[in-house]
Amino acid sequence: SDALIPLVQPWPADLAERYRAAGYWRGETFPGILRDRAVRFAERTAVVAGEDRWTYAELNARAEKIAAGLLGLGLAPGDRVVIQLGNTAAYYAVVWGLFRAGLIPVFALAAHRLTEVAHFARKSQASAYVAVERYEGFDYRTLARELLAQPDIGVQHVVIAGDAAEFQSLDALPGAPGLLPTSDPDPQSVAFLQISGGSTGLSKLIPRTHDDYIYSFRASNEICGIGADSVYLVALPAAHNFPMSSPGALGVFYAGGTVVLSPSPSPDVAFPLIARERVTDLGLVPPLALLWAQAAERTPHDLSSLRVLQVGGAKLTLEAARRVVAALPVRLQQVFGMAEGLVNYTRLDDDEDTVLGTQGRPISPDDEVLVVDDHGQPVAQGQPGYLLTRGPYTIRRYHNDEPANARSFTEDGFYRTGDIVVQRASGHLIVQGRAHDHINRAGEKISAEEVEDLLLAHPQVFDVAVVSIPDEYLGERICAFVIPRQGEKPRPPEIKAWMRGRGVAAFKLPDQFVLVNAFEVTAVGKTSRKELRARLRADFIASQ
Ligand code: J2J
Repeated sequence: SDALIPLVQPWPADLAERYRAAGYWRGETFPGILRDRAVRFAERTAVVAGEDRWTYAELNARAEKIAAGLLGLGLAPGDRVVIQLGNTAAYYAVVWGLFRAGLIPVFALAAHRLTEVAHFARKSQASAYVAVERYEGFDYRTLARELLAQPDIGVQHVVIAGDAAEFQSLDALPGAPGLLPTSDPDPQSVAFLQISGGSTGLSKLIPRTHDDYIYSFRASNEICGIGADSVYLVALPAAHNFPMSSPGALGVFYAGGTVVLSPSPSPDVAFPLIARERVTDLGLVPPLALLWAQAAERTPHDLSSLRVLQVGGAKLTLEAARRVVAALPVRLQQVFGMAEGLVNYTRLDDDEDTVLGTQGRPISPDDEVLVVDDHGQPVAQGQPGYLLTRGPYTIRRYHNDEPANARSFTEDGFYRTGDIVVQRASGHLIVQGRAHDHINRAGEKISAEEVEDLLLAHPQVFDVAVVSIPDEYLGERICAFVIPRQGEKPRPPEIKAWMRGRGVAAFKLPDQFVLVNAFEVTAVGKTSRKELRARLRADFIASQ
């Protein structure tokens, strides 16, 4: 098989030195944290999921067993492993197990299907796939079979939590403790690959190091007030960067607190869980926060244990923020983050105007933030511009994607976030929009281009433009303008069924289709996709 492309995240030596001298990068590693917490917090509850309730000692024992087992199958430290386990206890056992073994997790979301999982496996050159048997009605063993039948997939091992059918069962892995690495990895090495929200095309792979990621959640713990008494509810998909690290489950494990997994973010499921487990903290996307506010007003629930509700992933409008604080007995914290790095929080002692009206300010004094115009020049303070950033936990490059690297990073190493922001004199950012054509559907990021490419493969589609339309509940919804092939009358439900059959995440299916005869062309003749999308969106909104 092909040699593995090295995982690197090259900060210049002077900056790396500075981040260490400032105490951001402390040389901690994931296996080191696990070993330490398993002793320090041995009998405290680490994970609660359904009937499962594991102490730190138990979590560590399971992780070690999985680590030894995967190495026993023949995997070697540095190998990449795509994981897809939903919000299950096994997810954390596997994540810590991979860290313990020096294997590199690639964090697929449960909603991803064959198209996305195959892309992650190819780009990361994964040698294993670890999934749950079934989650939310979907059978991942079927996906595994289809994955193995794809070209250019190097996956040698499929491991399944639950009934494994013909695959390797997670509970019956071979391997002896003697196989476990006896030393910890280099703290500056890459620990895992996270998935980008994606602005153009398919998701990119984000290499995060031990040093940089651990700093981001350790500092988040301090800002968010997370400690050993915190009980954190994972209501969003556990593999997403927000509930993973801002401060997320990893922050809570770091502090010795308890992570409670909710199988669903709906109030009927989550409210009783909050009351039963005395949950103190959690994160939601804006549409869910509004739904929770409504549910809390309609029926009384015991939410008295809640301390902080974080809202992020997409813009929380001022009016929505007001509704949330009026209905829920918690302190609101806005979170504007990205899997590439930079995370902004409103602080727990910020005034109300700041908490309701901004998306927070950066974690680190060394997060460099630039707000620039079309020519890359800084705008006047208070003016909108494109957000560029670099700092002690923001990546310098994507893995195995040079075209994306050329687009996404400036010569001096700033990441182009694609977000349009206004910065207040206090440093707080207000998100105003986006430079790229991606759609933020209730916090799920969807590339217009990716959905267009999918639809263009449909036999009845001649041309298509995919745009975001403002939506009261979702924030934005996906609208596809379709020119049918001559004589064809494609039906939206059939197109959607066809897309599902191709194996793509359901959140990428258009919410709405508009059939048109042609795309109007300007006098000049050709228009860019970007202009076309902008015009279709403007005309559509005007016609509503
Ligand atoms: C407006 N847009 C926002 C916000 C993210 C914490 C929280 C969120 C993410 C995340 C994350 C927004 N208001 N409050 O990784 O650690 C949009 C921006 C941003 C993109 C990143 C975390 N919070 N966004 O959402 O990688 O457009 O990370 O660039 O999925 O989401 O998406 P993602």
